[in-house]
Amino acid sequence: MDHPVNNKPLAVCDPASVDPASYLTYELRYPERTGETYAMDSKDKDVKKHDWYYYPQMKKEEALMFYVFDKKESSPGFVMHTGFDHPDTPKDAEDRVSLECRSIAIFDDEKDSSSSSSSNSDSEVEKKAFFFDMKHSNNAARIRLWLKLKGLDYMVDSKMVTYADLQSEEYKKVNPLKKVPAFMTAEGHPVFESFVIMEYLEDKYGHLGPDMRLDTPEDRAFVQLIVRNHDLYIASPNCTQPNFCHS
Ligand SMILES: N[C@@H](CCC(=O)N[C@@H](CS)C(=O)NCC(=O)O)C(=O)O
Repeated sequence: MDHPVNNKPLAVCDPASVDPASYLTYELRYPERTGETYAMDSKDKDVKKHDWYYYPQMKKEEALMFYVFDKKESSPGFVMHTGFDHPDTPKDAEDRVSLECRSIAIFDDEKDSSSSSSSNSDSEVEKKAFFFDMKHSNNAARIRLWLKLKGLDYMVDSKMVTYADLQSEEYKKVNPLKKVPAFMTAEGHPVFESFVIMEYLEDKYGHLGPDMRLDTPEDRAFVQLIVRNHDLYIASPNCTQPNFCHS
């Protein structure tokens, strides 16, 4: 530790650049228990999209801090990390010497809710966004598919509402047009119209999971054209009339 790291520096991967579905798990078998850990496949099709960072020539006064487990569902959970062979490693570089220390942080609002000493109020519990979905709804399916393909459905609570639900006073506060889909952000802002919800989701969470936007402006325009045609000329005049029933 008395010399800067010149050999096998530690690199960390930005979890937002990795599709969570691509993580591999493998078992660690001990005589008395079997553990599990995560790994990444170097042959993964999205490997070039992964953002890796390292800090060159770290000194003993410097520390890299990252987390390896977080029970919060809205958190990416862990940060992949590895030592790697740097192409500019000097021939006579000394071996890396490093010190690893693991700490557990427990926050007040994370206390076991079954404990009698728990005093969690609603404001202390982490609020999730809420997606109002409907079976057979073409417009709601856009949101459902986006969340699923991005691997982000776990971040959002959702409910399959019925036509009767759409008429309630409660639902009117979410979407006064009494239609699905609708979305309530984690901060309590209602968003409706499938196109607007999609734009909001891309804006807010697009950087997480696999990139769903096509590569070129022309391809993106083509997709928007299909969506606009559906919304303006196909769906609106026909199946979005009030009280239209899909099933
Ligand atoms: N332009 C709206 C259309 C929404 C819409 O028409 N949703 C239908 C289900 S696909 C609905 O809620 N129909 C119930 C009704 O209009 O009474 C969007 O894209 O979100």
